[in-house]
Amino acid sequence: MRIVRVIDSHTGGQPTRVVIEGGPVLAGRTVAEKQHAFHAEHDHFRSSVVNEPRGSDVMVGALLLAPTDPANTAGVIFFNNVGVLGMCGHGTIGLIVTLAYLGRIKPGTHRIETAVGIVSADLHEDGRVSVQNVASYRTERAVEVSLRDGRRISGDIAWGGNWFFLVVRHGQVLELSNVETLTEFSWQVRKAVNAQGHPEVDHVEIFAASPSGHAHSRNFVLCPGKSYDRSPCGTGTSAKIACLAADGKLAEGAEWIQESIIGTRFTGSYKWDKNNPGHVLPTVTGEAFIMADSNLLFDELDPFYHGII
Ligand code: PYC
Repeated sequence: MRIVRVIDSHTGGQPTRVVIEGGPVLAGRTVAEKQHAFHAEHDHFRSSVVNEPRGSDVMVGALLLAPTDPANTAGVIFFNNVGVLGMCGHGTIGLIVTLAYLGRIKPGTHRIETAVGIVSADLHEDGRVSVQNVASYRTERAVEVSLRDGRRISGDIAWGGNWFFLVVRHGQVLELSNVETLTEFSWQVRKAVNAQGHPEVDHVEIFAASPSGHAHSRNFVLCPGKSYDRSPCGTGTSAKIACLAADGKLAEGAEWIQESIIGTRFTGSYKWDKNNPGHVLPTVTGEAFIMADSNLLFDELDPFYHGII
């Protein structure tokens, strides 16, 4: 039997499965190079860890790596039910809480190497985690797309560690009871945006007022594998903050509370990136809870050794 030790947590309802031991040995020096090798040569490992029957479409995996630079705390490759992710905000919060659970880190600042750059995570005494994400920015404003049914909508394209298409006016009801419709709608939007020459867009994020009144906005985020983010999405919140900053609707240092479709919240803010005009450095704060510390077992006779793909 192959044994892979994992720690499962959830951040605002969205699960993260951190692979602590038993992962593949990857070629390359940097996390970006290692992610390339992971994607090219170990895709079955990704699928076996996060897909059914060991996982589910919602599960985000995080392969823990030794840092390239010993001054950093760790490296990590994030992955989901269909591939690898550049960055993952909820996953970084889950990773930090996991490292604290393992006794490997204490409250303080921890630099984590990801495939798209170094992020810095503050583990607070009360267990919350603030992630200073990679520089985030909007590339296009008010891009018009036509949906299959003839509807036309417009949205912004922004980078927050992953690529987002952000839609404010869409006519959808952002309630949990409506997730099937929201999923189909957002999937149509994604296809339309990609068909229009923006194949880089991997996530679709749509917004509405928060019904609780405890947040500045509620979102629904559709991930590349057609599952929706239960958390407010750390990279999606970063992309939103980049758009708000670009529009002059959120001042540097001001708080932005983003609520998810299930009502969980992240608090964000930003500083302008002095090295990159027009780019912001968003910080997103949330909390994660450990759910399981377990061994995944892989039996060579198991027809679903690599997951149900
Ligand atoms: O929190 O950044 C995030 C994220 C990306 C995909 C799912 N969650």
